Amino acid sequence: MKSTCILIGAPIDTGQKREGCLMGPAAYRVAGLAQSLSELGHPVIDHGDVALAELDEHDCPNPAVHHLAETVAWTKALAMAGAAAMSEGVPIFLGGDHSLSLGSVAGVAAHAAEQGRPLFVLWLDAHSDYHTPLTTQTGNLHGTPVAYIAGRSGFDAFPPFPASVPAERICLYGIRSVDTAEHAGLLETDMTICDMRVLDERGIVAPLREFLDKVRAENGMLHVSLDVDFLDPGIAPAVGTTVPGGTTFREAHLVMEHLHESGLVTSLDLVELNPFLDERGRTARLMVELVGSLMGRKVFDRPTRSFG
Ligand code: Z70
Ligand code: MN
Ligand code: MN
Ligand code: MN
Repeated sequence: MKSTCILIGAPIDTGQKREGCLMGPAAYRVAGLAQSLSELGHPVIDHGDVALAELDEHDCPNPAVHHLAETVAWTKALAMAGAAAMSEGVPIFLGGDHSLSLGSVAGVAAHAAEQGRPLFVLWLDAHSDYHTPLTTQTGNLHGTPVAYIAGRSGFDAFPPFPASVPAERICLYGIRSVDTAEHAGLLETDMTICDMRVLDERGIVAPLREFLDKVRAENGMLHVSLDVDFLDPGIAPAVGTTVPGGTTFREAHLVMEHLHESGLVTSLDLVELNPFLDERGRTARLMVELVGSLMGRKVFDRPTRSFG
């Protein structure tokens, strides 16, 4: 069955300090995301970009934190949009920096709780994004969504997370940049951490398959959060924080193909694309291609035969 794709633009760039991510949703549209999904047979509904309501004032004991009011407002707006979109189809959140996931996953989690189904989260990223507003040293709130989702304390300014996702249901995939405070926090959890060391040794498929088996065994819903820096900067230059040693073109497509075959993905974030840093649209186009693989594009649409 073809799922309806609900596009939700989140032009947010206040979760970090480099401007440009707010052009992300427009870049995905120019790169032909809706058309590519339609060609695969999916009905597409584009809800346009989410707009912010008025900002409330918020204080944070950590003076490094910036744009707290904006981030809280985005969180509320995206949680509402996300929860509503879940009953229409598969929401695809077009970022925007990764702070959008504070809201997108909150909305998705509220819906999953309503359905009485467990939510799982696959975090495809160079970073663990496990800071809280109290531990971040850069003050960039795009480095905090995993902690919010997992129910870590320190998010007093934010709405309480609807139904915290137990660490065992979160998988960090492709990480290779973790700060000291994040590292200490993660060691206290049972999160599945597939850092680059793990993926280099075991390959890109085996650990993913294990996580997907877990989701399937519990009849779970699966939210995938795809940060552009999951990819190697050599193939995806349009990102503010480039971290060497990312996934290759072929590995990334393979991950997407397995996600498609699992039939488990119920929502998706596309984050951290900064079109101002792109080279003739290549990163935006690559992201659109990867979504195509995730939504069912194949080279051959039949079982393959082996030789010999
Ligand atoms: C660092 C911080 C981060 C993404 C950078 C980096 C966080 N841990 N996340 N780019 N997507 O500033 O807290
Ligand atoms: Mn700005
Ligand atoms: Mn991230
Ligand atoms: Mn990242």
